[in-house]
Amino acid sequence: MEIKHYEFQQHGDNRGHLVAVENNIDIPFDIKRIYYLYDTVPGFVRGKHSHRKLEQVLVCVAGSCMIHLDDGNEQKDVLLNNPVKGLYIGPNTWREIYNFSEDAVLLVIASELYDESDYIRNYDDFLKSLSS
Ligand code: T46
Repeated sequence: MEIKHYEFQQHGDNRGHLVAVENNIDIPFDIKRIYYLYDTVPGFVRGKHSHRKLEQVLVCVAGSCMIHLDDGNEQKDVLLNNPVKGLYIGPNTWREIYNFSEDAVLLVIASELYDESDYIRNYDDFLKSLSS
């Protein structure tokens, strides 16, 4: 499964904490886009797709959420609840995001601009894409 766990350097002092994430240094790609999920409604599952090419690093900068990952062979569930920890997800990995805490803010750092044609939103099509 093409996932990696990152721990970012934290610059903390008596004023609080700061984390900086730099291109190709703290994460393994050029950053083309960031977006964030917040005010998520309890009980809803987001994601439910894979990407053909996109690489992403997910950081739960407030609160917590669970990420379900599936590469067609193996399945894993990862808890994100720490603003210094990033989860890298490579292409061809089905992901579902669930169990958001009420205060969750999920920051996503992405290697490409938004492109709907990069998504596979049907699970059977995802499995077929792995063997083609
Ligand atoms: C992912 C998980 C973690 C845009 O216009 N631009 C964007 O950059 C994105 C990400 C989305 N959108 C539009 C497309 C939809 O009309 O925002 C709407 C919601 O997107 P979506 O249903 O894809 O949201 P999620 O939370 O299910 O998935 C998103 C990302 O799309 C996806 O790449 O890995 O967050």
